[in-house]
Amino acid sequence: MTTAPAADAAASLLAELVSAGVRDIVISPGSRSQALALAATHLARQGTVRVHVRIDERVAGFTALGLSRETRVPTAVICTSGTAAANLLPATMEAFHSGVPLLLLTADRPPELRGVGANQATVQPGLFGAFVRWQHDAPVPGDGDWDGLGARAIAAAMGASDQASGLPGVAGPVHLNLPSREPLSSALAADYRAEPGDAPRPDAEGAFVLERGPRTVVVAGADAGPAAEEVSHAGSWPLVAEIVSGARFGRYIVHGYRGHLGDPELGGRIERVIVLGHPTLSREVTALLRRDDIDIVAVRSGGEALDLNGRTRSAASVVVADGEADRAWLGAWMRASADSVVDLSETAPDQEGLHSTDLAARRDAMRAELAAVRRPLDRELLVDAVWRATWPHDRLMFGSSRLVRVADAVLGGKKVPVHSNRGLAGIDGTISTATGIAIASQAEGAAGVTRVVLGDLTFLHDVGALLLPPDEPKRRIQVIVGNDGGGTIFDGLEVAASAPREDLDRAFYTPQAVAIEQLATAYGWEYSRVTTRAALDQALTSPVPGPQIIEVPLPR
Ligand SMILES: Cc1ncc(C[n+]2csc(CCOP(=O)(O)OP(=O)(O)O)c2C)c(N)n1
Repeated sequence: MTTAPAADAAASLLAELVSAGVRDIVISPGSRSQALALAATHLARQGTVRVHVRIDERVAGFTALGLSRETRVPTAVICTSGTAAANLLPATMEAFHSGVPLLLLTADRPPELRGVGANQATVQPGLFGAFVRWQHDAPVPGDGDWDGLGARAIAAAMGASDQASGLPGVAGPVHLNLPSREPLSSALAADYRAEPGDAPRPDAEGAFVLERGPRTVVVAGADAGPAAEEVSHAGSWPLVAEIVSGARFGRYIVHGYRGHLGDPELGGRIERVIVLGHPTLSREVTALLRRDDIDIVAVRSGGEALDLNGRTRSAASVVVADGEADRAWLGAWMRASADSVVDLSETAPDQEGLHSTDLAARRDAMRAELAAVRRPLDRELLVDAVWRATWPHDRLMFGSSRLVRVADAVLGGKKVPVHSNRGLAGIDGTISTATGIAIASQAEGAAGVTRVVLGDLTFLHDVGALLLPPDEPKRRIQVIVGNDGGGTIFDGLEVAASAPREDLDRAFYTPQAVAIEQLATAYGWEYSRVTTRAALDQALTSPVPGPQIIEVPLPR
């Protein structure tokens, strides 16, 4: 049996990746990438990796991003040459800015076919520009080998500090461009195996010690995670936790933080800010982080160190020094916070009225009950219902629609793992990312539902993500679409003041009247449309046998 050098190289590269911690591989079909894909499916049959197949490479990229968001080890994405590779760029940019490990394996034609007008051949080395932590154009198998490339790529994706570019300790995407000549594949050796190993964790740098003393607040942006709550708790400092931080819980969270940051007695007296994650949701936090009269310490999390005021200090991690808590400072924030709690719960049924012997009183109580049940949904009630239905074993993903800002403004504390693509806040790839999150978080029989909250344009932007292979196990995922007929976020932005109404509608609101139910049917997703809080609660708390779309009509 003859073996193709391309097949040998692909097989050993994948074995190396598995021993360096890769467990998930997303593949899209293509000829040039056949040896890589076949090595992956072979290993999947043996149970050493999980393979997920997506036709659209943009969907594949974001699915991989979602998987890596959960597993925190690089997910490999395999695609063919040409525009296929370019479709991985949006997810790569997001992964870079969010600090998510990702490994792009783009098959390529051999160098002699570049720049000469050959079919499906373009310039792939360097395609991902500044958005990869490391990139390498491998030799054609036979001209050279790929030994060691896998381990080096994984180390770079995990944030190894010996990389020239980027921040030490911060994960990110890596690109291996993999050219090959015919024959592009051959049967794999019967004894081809991979030994699963662990991904290398970069050496922990010394933690930055936070002395007691300055009047401090902890700001938790996207992906800050529970560490932000720990810092707030250890220092007895108020916690300004964005809804996408995964840190909106604990004793010291600040309700209605936007208002309090603008209060001269609270925000105005801040002397130090500790930032974890990537804050993006409010003007007030941005203004705070731009102040150059306060001390700002930001824990590194994405491909760019946060430094909006030109003198922010960057740290790998922080620890709180022993000492006395500033009770007066914390107390002032906690009192203000307590006054800002938003209560969206329904008023309890009037039991007395409902059981009254007075007919009129009973009728009034029943009317009030009915009105409560039939109360039409608005954005606040929508996010409140989802938040209440979601628990620590579930996952919640927000799209970059208005709903995430509403959620940020009104929801209280709860320890729920939250995801969002706030690295660049794109409206692309949201459903794909969520399916990756669902796959990873529900692996090996783990419980939980992945819920996605997004607007209609964000939903339609990633409608290709609804296409799942028929043989893929059904994940518990609920995509909750707040459908206000277009992009109403622009109604509240600067453009609404300068654009003529007609132009605002046409070029920004971009009206749509897509029959989402028919889309759901076409792609084989369960569908329901709910207009009341009671119906939404029921949809959210009923068993979720597989992927579902819940459409919630909202006024513009
Ligand atoms: C890839 C990408 N394209 C464009 C934008 C600009 N953008 C931000 S929000 C938005 C509209 C979102 O509409 P929808 O999801 O329906 O939410 P709504 O505004 O109605 O709340 C657009 C186009 C973006 N963030 N990302």
